[in-house]
Amino acid sequence: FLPQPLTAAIVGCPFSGGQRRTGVDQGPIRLVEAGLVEQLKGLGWNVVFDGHHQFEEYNNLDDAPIGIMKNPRTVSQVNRSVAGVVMNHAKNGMLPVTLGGDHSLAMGTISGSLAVHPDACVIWIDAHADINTIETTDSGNMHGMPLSFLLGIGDKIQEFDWIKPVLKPERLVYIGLRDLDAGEKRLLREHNIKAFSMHEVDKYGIGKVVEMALDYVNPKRDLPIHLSFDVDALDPSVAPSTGTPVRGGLTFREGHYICEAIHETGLLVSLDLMEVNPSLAEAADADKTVAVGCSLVRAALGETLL
Ligand code: HAR
Ligand code: MN
Ligand code: MN
Ligand code: MN
Repeated sequence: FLPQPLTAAIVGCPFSGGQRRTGVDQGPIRLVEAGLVEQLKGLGWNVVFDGHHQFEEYNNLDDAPIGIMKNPRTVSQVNRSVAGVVMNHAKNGMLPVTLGGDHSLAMGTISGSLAVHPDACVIWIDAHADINTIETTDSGNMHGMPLSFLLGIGDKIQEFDWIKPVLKPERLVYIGLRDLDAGEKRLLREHNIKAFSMHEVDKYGIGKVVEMALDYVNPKRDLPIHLSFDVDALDPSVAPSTGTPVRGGLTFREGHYICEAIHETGLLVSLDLMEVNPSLAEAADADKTVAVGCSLVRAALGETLL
């Protein structure tokens, strides 16, 4: 789907308004400082990076909660802007690599990539399902909600009118889940959404799980793929510096295997790497989380072991 020469467009999104802990806005800055641009060039990619997006115009919105949703107008407007940026890069034949920032940013990235690749499937790697609606969310944190908006599930909220329900439930698959709210479990069942939790990763092994996930969303291996990778899918021993760590996660190799296998399909058109928060751990653990973030992106863009 991508023209030669291969070009990746880094979309740095220092945004934390979809959750409560400060510091996740430093994720993209630290990933780039760690040398991600040069590393991707080293893999043979052209890389476009014109600086991190600042979202200044949305810093001071009058933003009272809607229901219990926090910062709703800011989250909406930032994502509207991200959607435009990702859409333009994709239209120009580039592979957008969006660096978060919190996972509410997927409202923008997936809106943008599916505007250009409407039949794309979404592979969501996460400890969490991020599918709460205004009715089901207990926290009001919008990083736990992006998929409900993209799927068009739940009460319509005027402030999010711009988000079209571009994602069909049968085009979505999860890997790595292990911390779902009761309402989210209900939504997955009601909408018949396919998920491979850590239980299935243990049972079948990661190789089989990725194959089954692709067989489900991309049976003929002919649809574009948007990969949304929340670093908290990895075990906290591997990626400690993230806002909502949950024990029992993917190993270093399991996380990388997913990225490598998706690269091998040749179908990847858009990538998110989200929830790196370098301020939540001691320096060495923050560095380790940034380094694993870079290495997941490299794996998705073709780095091989041999
Ligand atoms: N399900 C919980 C909520 O809605 C926790 C969400 C945590 N989310 C992330 N993104 N870190 O995956 O608040
Ligand atoms: Mn840009
Ligand atoms: Mn997430
Ligand atoms: Mn998560």
